[in-house]
Amino acid sequence: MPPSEIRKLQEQRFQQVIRWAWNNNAVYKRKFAEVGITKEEQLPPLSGIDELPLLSKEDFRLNYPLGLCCIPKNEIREMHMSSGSTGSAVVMPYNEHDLNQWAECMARCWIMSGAAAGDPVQITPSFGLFNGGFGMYHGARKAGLFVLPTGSGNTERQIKLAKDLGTKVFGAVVSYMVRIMEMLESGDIKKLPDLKIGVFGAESFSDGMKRRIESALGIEVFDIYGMTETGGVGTLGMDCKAHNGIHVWEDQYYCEIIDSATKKNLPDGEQGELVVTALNRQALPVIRFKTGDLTKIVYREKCSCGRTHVRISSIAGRTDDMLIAKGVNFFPLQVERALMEIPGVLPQYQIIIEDIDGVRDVSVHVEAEEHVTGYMVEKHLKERLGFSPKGDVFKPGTLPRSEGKAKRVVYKNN
Ligand code: DLL
Repeated sequence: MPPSEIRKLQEQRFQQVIRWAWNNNAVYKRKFAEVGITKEEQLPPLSGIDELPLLSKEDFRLNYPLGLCCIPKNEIREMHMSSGSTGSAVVMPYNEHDLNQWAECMARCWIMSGAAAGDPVQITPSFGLFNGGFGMYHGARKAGLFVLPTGSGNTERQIKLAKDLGTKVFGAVVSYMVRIMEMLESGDIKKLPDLKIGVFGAESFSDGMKRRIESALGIEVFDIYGMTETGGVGTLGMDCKAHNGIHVWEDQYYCEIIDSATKKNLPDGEQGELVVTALNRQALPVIRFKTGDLTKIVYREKCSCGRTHVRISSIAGRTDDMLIAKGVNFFPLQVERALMEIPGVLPQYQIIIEDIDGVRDVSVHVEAEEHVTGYMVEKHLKERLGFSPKGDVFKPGTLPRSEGKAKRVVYKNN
């Protein structure tokens, strides 16, 4: 769709969705009243979106479980939930329309990755309250793929199934794919010759990590994005074969980038916090939701793949992930980026934070081949981060593994 038509559709859907929220939910009505909007005619057009209040995780927490829901409970057909890094539970209800909308977004992602009807796709995120398993499932059904709904865990069986049934596409949480990769290196089955495509997300991952997975498995890796609050995996988009930014499904979501401190909108190209408005959801459409994710708008021009949807950069981290040590601010992803540059370092690591007598001590535990020393790791981290955490090298297979999102940062004394 030409960008001007997408914009027209966004304007029209925005009008619908804010009226829908205002008319069907008391919390939204109250929040809008707080900024002086007390009559329907005062609701702004899309160009005035920044007049509306921001919605935060705190709003979800305060209105747990269904205070933000805009439909009667008996019209809900499914729900998902995240406990989130901050621990506040977010419940996301879906009606029939929303389930179709999710399936549409996720199906676009599968098709964009090169998966075609009938291709075997192995869905390894867990099936349950976490949205990863079911979201990939709804989309794969819509795209006509052959679904292997394995869920997470039992890695040996995953590999056997992938070999026996000729899995072409893996959908996974990034760290679980690393687990599968390790098992392939050490187990009886070394190669999955039919595997061509990896659709991975739920965590930030560096380009270095992407390249390692690609070369170890001989596949093309895609970075899929979404979250419970926007309706789950794939709702926000994915990178295409040009791998030059994540295409956000702009007919479905409107994106803004704000400065988290001033709450002001930032121009294209500047990194800030992504704020999302769901334009085509009914049960709980988020309006100006502060995602906590750091990114920037990189392109609005048509992509070489032919798509016209805006592109954002891969997620650099979360606003609440930022660590401070010895006066230097850094994100876990920067540590990963630096580690992946060291030959012989393996993709399992943890950042250990310990406050000793008021002084913050940071060490990086990482698995590596025998020739890599702690000194090598420290030296490289110092060059890249501007301060020197302790570097402790571990034998392969000794750091804790996860079947869902990895716990990269460990606080020792709290
Ligand atoms: O993690 C949805 C998902 C499942 C995405 C499977 C991809 C694959 P939540 O548990 O609600 O939902 O967590 C959402 O995870 O705000 C980001 O901080 C992070 N996240 C999700 N995808 C990516 C990604 C799922 N591709 C939170 N890159 C989001 C970086 C991501 N971070």
